[in-house]
Amino acid sequence: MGVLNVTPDSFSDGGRFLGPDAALAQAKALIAAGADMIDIGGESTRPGAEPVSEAEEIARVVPVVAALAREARTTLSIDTMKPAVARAAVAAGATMWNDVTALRHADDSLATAAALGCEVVLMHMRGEPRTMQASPRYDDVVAEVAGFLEGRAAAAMQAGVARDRIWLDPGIGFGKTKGHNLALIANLERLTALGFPVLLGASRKSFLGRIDGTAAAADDRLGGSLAVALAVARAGVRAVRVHDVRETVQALAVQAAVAQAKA
Ligand code: HH2
Repeated sequence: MGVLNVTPDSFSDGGRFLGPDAALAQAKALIAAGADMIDIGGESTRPGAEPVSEAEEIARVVPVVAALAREARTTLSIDTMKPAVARAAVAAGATMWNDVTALRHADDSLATAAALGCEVVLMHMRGEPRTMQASPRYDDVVAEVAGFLEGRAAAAMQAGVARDRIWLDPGIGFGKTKGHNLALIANLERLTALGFPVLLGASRKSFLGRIDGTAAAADDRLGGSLAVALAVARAGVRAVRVHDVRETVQALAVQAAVAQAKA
């Protein structure tokens, strides 16, 4: 899954693809690089980000979704917590709703997902983007995230979302320390065991720059991003949400070829 942020303030590519033409060109580049899905977002969820109005978010993403739906066969995912934005994006051709609040943001989130009939990504987040990195604490982060996601999947199904439409995501970096992120990545089988496809996004996130002691900047975390993609692919995730599609596709292909060559 290639990331397309149509925002002025996303942490690694904010402001670069804000106009519809630039966004469209970037989406096409991601598809040419091998992305099977494009995740289009009009509101940054980086730690400390300020909320965006519904109308502004729709104005940012819908033209891009509509143009891509006309031109490309790739799965289009809308990264939003707002039901109205999801509705507008699905009407324009998106078939997946990626919600970092796991359909908890609005009273009608669950019902909207059921009515839209699209695929939904339920992601774990502790707190909200503005404050989530303040001092996240868990007794057992893997058990708590797995329990939360299992509960949200049950709530979604209860509201009428079909079981085969549901994806789960541990929400790397959303209310989590470096240690929490690493524990989730290292114990992913506890999530895949729930029986839903798992999506994971660690691409360019800040904890990657704090592991080798170099404090690498966002655009200097490709090595760490690839290391996570390879590890979680081995652990059975169905999709990785990344900025560097070409490099990730190549790394995954080589890993798969090596696995196949094993005697
Ligand atoms: N991470 C980000 C945004 N949306 N959705 C899912 N399902 N999983 C993630 O890990 C995830 C996500 C944050 O990254 P990015 O979109 O690059 O930045 P920003 O939120 O600043 O736009």
